[in-house]
Amino acid sequence: MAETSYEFTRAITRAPCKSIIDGLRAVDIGTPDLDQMRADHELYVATLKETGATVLELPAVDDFPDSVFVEDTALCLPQGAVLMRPGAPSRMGEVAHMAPHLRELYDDVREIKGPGHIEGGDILTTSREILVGLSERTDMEGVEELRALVKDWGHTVRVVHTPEGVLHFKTDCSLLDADTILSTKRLAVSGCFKDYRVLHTADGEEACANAIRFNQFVLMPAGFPNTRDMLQENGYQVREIGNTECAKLDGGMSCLSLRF
Ligand code: CIR
Repeated sequence: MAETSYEFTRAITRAPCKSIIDGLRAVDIGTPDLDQMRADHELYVATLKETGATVLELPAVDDFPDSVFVEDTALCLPQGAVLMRPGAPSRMGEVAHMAPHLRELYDDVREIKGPGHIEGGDILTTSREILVGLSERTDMEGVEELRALVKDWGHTVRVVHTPEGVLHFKTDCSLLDADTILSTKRLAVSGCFKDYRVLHTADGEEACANAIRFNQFVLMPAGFPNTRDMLQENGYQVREIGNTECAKLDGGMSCLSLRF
């Protein structure tokens, strides 16, 4: 049986847009270089395709600077998709750009109507449950609405906390396989993964916690050799993707695709 939390046949991505330089960021560490971001994005998409998956590559949308980070617009599950309601006002309109594509690919597309907010970056789907981290972007009302929407699909939702000052729950963790999570120590110490095997990012390499397991590969940001070596020693087939430009906007590997 397919392990639906990391075995995928499809992904959706969106090309980086010229207005990416206006993307949201917690701290300004420099202007993203669009050409570099495009090159990294191409390698990302090519790596997803290398696993045999079909990737729907959507065109850039200049009206929404952060629209390359498609993960925040929806939660894709085997039974259907749920359109999110981003907590960042400048990102709310991105959902309408994603909705028609999901409606074409899924028979059942549901929608967070509000008043709460929830972004895909705060949601980690494992083979057992859906973990949702409360954050600056995701509130309890949003989580409760999601819980109600996915119940009859057989999913349980567990609420967890995102470390202070961290954008999204998944900024600090990733699923590696059915039982294993890659996590920063600062997140794992909360005990939220106590029933899983946890591999920690190396000290000083917390910024690579946002990786993705996509079929046979673990895609992780380039430049974090100690964590990379640790993952390889644990038997994972690692692919490193440049992430310097997305990192300037607090983005990582998971943000760049919807996977199902
Ligand atoms: C934002 O602040 O919304 C974007 N600059 C970054 C979004 C990253 N998305 C994600 O982690 N899922």
